[in-house]
Amino acid sequence: QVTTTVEPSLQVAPYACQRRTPLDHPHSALVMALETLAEAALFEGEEARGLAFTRAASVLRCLPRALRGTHELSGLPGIGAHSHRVLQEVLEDGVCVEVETVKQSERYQTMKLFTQIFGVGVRTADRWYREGLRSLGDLRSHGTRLTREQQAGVQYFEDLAVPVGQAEAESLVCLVLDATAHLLPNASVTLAGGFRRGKPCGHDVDLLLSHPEEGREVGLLGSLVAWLGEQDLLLYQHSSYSTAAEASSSCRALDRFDRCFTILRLVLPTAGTRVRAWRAVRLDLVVVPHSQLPFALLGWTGSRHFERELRRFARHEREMVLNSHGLYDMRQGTFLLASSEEEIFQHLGLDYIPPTLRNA
Ligand code: DGT
Ligand code: MG
Repeated sequence: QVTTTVEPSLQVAPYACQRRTPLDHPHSALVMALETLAEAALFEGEEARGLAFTRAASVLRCLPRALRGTHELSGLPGIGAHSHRVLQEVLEDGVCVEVETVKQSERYQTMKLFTQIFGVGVRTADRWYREGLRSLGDLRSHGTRLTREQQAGVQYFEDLAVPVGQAEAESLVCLVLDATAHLLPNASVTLAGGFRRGKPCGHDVDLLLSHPEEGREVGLLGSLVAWLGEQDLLLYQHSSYSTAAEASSSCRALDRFDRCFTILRLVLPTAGTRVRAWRAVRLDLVVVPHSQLPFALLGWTGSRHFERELRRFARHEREMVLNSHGLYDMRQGTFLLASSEEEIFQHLGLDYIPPTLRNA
């Protein structure tokens, strides 16, 4: 008697916010191939094409087991013809010629280098490329005009290129906790971003500051930035403050929180006499009124694709508008309150996805 074991077919929900996406998965080569093409498309200003590759990569990130072959791709959502070709080539040959060609191209390498500079986006990188610039040395020798932010980005480039580790993130949390304990007792400091999703390292540290009594957080950012300056820890900072009028109109695409982008002098524990005793790291501070904290936490935990999909799901499936300030129900014409991230998922009629499974 012959028995056959049938593999359960791979079932994948269409929106990334309906899926559980852990950090580790068995498809790193496939994901890297698609994400390289996504990045290259964005470098050419082709957002829709970039998004298509990102969507396909995100589907592979969430698969509960390794693909058994190309035939399994056809049942998956979000894998367009181009992504399918790339995946087939990597599955069959180990590499995709198109991806390797892109990675070796001068255009891709230069755009990657320039956009890695703090304060440099695709448009600036592209302009420099078209002016014939190819390296940080070229920026210097051509006397390229830089914004204050970009000057700091170039000055601390080597340090900022080294990812921030978990221990460094924790010591920044402690530093900010210490400072706020003096400046505003009972203020909360919450680590968001990739570290909250369980990433072992990241390009920056994202901290949300709040206070259980709404209103007490007003002014905290200014005093914290002043304190960091007095301790000689601020290498660069750019603060923006929301006006009262902006803060009350919470149904906006852009954040209206008091926030500060910084480059901080992180004092290293192993400070020998001959060793440099600090390094530069990127820290973002966001001050959030208590009632908006669950929304800000959800919005600042990421991943970027998970966030994009949450907002797309809210709008297209629920007629709601979600941002880091709140959730607006367009049918009822009201804002929906929430005291936790779980409640926001409930409002949206979504199963709760914990931070470590939002690595879409
Ligand atoms: P990383 O730092 O390389 O480990 O990566 P992430 O995932 O921490 O990404 P990051 O730091 O760029 O942003 C963290 C999350 O915060 C991301 O999902 C999107 C959100 N976020 C970043 N910047 C902004 C912003 O300006 N406004 C809003 N609403 N969200 C932002
Ligand atoms: Mg981050």
